Amino acid sequence: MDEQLVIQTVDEGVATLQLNRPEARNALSDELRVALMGAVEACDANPDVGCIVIAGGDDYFAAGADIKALRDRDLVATLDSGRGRNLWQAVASCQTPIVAAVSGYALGGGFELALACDMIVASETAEFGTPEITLGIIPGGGGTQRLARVIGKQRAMEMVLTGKRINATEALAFGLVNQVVGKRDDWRAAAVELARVVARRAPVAVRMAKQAVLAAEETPLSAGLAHERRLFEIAMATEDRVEGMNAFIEKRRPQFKGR
Ligand code: DAK
Repeated sequence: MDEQLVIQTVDEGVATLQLNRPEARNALSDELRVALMGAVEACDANPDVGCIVIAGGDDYFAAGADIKALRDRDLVATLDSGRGRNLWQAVASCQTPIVAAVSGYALGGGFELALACDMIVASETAEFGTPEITLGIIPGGGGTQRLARVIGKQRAMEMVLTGKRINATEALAFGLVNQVVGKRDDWRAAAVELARVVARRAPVAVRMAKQAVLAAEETPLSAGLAHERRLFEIAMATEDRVEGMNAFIEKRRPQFKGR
């Protein structure tokens, strides 16, 4: 992983991945995308990581794909870039839950990165938008699909067709973000605290729960319920659920082992 572009810290089961390309407002260059993808995959494989936070800076989460690189990409290169897994797919398929910590601009591919995460904690200065249409393109990192599912077709259509941004208050009202943190410096801490709560839970059950909720976006109700039932059965077969239930009955904190 390139330490310059993604700064990683792990504390109390939470890995924080901080995007660090301030001179380009964290625009997602090839190098930054590769570094972030590698970091997410490494965290997902690390049993000491129970939840991941992806954060930007105070004034920008990420300003989208790197327009200077995109300008020079022809059709063949665009088709080639569709081979293999991209950043947005890697983030969306990570089994470990991910919280996006957004302050300032989350635009285009940067907004799509936040949408591919499982929860979003925002500062009151956060602004979300899909400006691709103003560049003559459309969202390519899952934005049209995930945004419409989260905030509804009409609102998504307005954002995608006009490039209009929404602020943190609107994002909260639309159900796009989990919480808006008022004080300027507290947004990152709030995201880490939310991640810490998840990281304290039984790891296998957390992964099953994430998979079950995500299935709701893709499956009809009957298939989703059947899927949930299988995942519930797996959770019931873990040592951690015995520990969790014993701890409740014995009025003590559970000691989960991830088995
Ligand atoms: N790319 C490259 N450079 C960027 C950039 C970007 N997205 N955003 C900002 N920069 C650079 C600026 O060019 C400037 O560089 P210098 O002039 O200093 O060399 C520097 O960062 C500072 O920018 P500003 O002077 O503009 O800074 P401000 O604070 O005034 O404004 C801003 C911040 C974020 C509002 C503004 O920079 C802005 O509007 N940026 C562009 C936002 C945007 O249009 N984003 C959408 C990009 S298209 C795909 C998946 C995803 C995508 C495509 C394909 N596949 C899987 C196929 C995604 C596409 C996109 O995201």
